[in-house]
Amino acid sequence: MERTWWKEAVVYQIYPRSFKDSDGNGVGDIQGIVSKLDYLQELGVDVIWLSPVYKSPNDDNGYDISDYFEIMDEFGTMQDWTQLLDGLHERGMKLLMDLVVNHTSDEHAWFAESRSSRDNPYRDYYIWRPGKGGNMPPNNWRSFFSGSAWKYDDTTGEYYLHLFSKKQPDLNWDNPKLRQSVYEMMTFWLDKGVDGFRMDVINLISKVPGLPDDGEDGLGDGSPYFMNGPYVHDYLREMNEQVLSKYDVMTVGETPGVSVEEALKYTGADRKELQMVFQFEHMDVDAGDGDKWTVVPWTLQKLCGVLHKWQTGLAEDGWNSLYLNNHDQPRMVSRFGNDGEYRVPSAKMLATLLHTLKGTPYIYQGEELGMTNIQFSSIEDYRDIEILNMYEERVTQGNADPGTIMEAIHVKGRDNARTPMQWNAGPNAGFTTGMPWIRINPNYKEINAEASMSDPDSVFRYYQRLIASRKQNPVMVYGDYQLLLQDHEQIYAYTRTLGEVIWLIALNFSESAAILELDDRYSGMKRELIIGNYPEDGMETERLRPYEARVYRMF
Ligand code: ISL
Repeated sequence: MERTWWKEAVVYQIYPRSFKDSDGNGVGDIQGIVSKLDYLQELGVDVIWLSPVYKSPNDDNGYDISDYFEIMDEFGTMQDWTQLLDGLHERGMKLLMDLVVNHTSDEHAWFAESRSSRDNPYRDYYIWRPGKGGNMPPNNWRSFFSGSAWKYDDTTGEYYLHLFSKKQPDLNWDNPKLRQSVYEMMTFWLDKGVDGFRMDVINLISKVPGLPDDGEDGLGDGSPYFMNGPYVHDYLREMNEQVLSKYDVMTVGETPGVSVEEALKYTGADRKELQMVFQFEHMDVDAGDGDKWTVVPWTLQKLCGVLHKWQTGLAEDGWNSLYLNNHDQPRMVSRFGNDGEYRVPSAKMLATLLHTLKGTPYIYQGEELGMTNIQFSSIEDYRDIEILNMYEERVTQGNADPGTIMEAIHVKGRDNARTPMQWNAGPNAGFTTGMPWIRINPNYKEINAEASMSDPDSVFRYYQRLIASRKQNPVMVYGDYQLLLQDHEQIYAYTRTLGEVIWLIALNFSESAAILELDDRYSGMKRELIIGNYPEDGMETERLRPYEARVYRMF
């Protein structure tokens, strides 16, 4: 067994805007993170993935970068950033930066040049096309953030492509000069000592030549023409050869719409592209008609079916990332657990899943406290561009029922994950002394870090145990995965096996008790409870209590 640090690591994602404000302007910042390094160390995580901190006009909270070499004013200075990096390294932790190179901000200097004239040397850094017959966009692709993916620009009378907001023009990766500029920028950060990158929508960088229409009337789904496009693997191998291979770094590509087969191409050991990807299939189990805002109930069979497929699909080659939420997704305890009566046990049960499947676990800030979704009653309280554009298109301009759309936002909106970290029960949950940029979840008096840390049975303490246990038990990292119960309505159960060591994991995903029926192979064995989310007394061998999680060593 060859040991690899990024397989053994536990990653913690920080969304800086919402983590901790040090200067009272209501926006989280780098010094805020520095002040919480001991907290992160106490949790036991190894790697911090920092959502973008580069200079940005914040149309999409930093995912629209106007200068890759500078730090956003609201977040601090390069000196602050260096202090953060050093502080992490001193504590034995590593730093993963967010690499957003499918697009820049329209306020980036490259774009200012590019839009200035058709023969500017930077023109081909972006994707410009003439309109179709009169004043129609070049094709009918829909933007992820509503409306057409094209914006007409007066200066040169052409349209530019933006798969996300109109302030996020797509870069043209077919231009070798652009690719060199990106590699130089990556080298700049690697030479400063960063330990790797999370690559934003990296599977969208290669578009099918000709940029064909989707074939429907009106706006259509262009994803077949830009997801996992024709040259994406060539570009990633080039990036690896010219940049990444020279450093011992960790890479994870964000790849919506990726299949297991495609993921193997991105992450196969011999392919020399990326180490792992974030796949999204398990994030789609509650979406109807391919529309995230059409909420349908998810089932355990569906969720486990997807997780099982990825566990087995990447068993021999490639490597899984394990996550149930991030800054774009609802809070996992509200979505897959129960954020009422069973909030604590269900948050722990889901944590058990994340740390006992095979792959690298990613914790999103606040998850370790069991933070929950938010339900603002007014659209005015929301900040996310995806939510606001969708509301505008469907309710203000369209005829969707506002109540139905608000319900969908409550369940799926990205701001669910973006309300500030709840540090204590004091004013503004200890996040800021000023006016927070987005409202704080009113449940902070009960759910906060201070309370969690002073309670030995808290979600925080449970995460700590799981993370520590991973360090002592290679079976959690390297053990083979095998499914135990097929299509069970309540329980997900599997084993992890490494040499002689067998661990059995049983997770009750429901709010009723469930009977764990094991086949002969395991029912006759002895077992020792390693981790569980309920007190051991009162434990009946085969009966799992609501949201109970048990990890056994079998012998
Ligand atoms: O959030 C989503 C689902 O509603 C996704 O479609 C998401 O937009 C997609 O996964 C890409 O996300 C990444 O790139 C976006 C940025 O807004 C997200 O925050 C980022 O994670 C554009 O840079």
